[in-house]
Amino acid sequence: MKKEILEALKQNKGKFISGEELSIKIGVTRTAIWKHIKQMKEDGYDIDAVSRRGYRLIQEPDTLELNELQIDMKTRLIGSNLIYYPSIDSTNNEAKKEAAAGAPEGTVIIADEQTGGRGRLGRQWVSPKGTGIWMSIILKPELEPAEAAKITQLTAASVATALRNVTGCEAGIKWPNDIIINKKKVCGILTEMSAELNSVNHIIVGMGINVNVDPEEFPEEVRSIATSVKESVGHEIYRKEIVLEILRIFEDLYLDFIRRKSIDKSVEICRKYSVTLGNQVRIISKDKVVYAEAVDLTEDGELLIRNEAGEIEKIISGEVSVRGVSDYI
Ligand code: BT5
Repeated sequence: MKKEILEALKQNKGKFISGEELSIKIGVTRTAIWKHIKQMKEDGYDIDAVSRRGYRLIQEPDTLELNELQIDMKTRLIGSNLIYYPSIDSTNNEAKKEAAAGAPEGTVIIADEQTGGRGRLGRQWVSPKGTGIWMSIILKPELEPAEAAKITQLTAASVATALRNVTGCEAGIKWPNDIIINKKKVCGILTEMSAELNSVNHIIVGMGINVNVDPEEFPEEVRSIATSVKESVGHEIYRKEIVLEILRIFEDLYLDFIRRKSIDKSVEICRKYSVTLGNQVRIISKDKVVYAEAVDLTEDGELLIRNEAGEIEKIISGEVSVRGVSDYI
């Protein structure tokens, strides 16, 4: 019922709607309406309640709860099944369990806080409460396992474009899985899969975006490389706006990819916003560091480098980290 009340208040945002009108519209007593509104105020909704005039929504809180997302969601596949947790260990872990239990393609798991957020190779992902977007999408495409990395590029293209559209910030893409603002990491992407020898069962793509995180919330060792959208644009941003825009763009790019079997649209965006191409980079793998120039992306989103001998080599993500010669980019 909260969803119906919220929907009615939103449709009349800034204007009064009487308790009676609400109770007729939703089919419950005025006392029930009043109780729900009281609860919503406790949840952070700024609602005017004036006798004889009714209720007026002034402002919603920055929440990612289901009602808020579902009312404004426009996608048909990505987010059609939405699961929200106030707190969870890792949305990628949860997505894995859901996928194995048969959750449909397009399921999105979103959390307000992660207590065991993960990066690649078992690294930690800092995910404080109430200030970031910690979210995973379940996909079930007909792909060969080696192609899963394409989803990372598609996601990077979606997040960078969404951040630019919503906030006007100059989000860049550091190949293969970071979104960068002002030379610092604002988002990391973690793509994982379950596969047989020749076919993928499911892919989980997780993204962590520091939206309203304050620099002090990052532990010492992360602070020098991490930033947030808020730090860059100078004010808080509604996380919901960013989530909806990411899902919208992701759906467009993903459906196009499935239809045409090509991620050229995503790669074009990755090229355009790349902070890697044209730079001297260090390619760090398990046992060595190689210096090279980042030259281009292939049509599948792999990195082409010119090595010290002047030869062009293809780098496949997953195996390496790419850093600037003297700093993070
Ligand atoms: C990543 O790994 O960048 C992938 C991060 C994916 C996080 C999402 S959140 C939703 C989903 N559920 C999960 O459990 N994970 C995904 P990698 O490239 O390995 O980078 C990890 C490194 O980034 C760490 O070793 C830190 O140096 C740094 N780091 C950790 N937390 C950070 C943060 N909040 N912002 C910026 N950098 C961070």
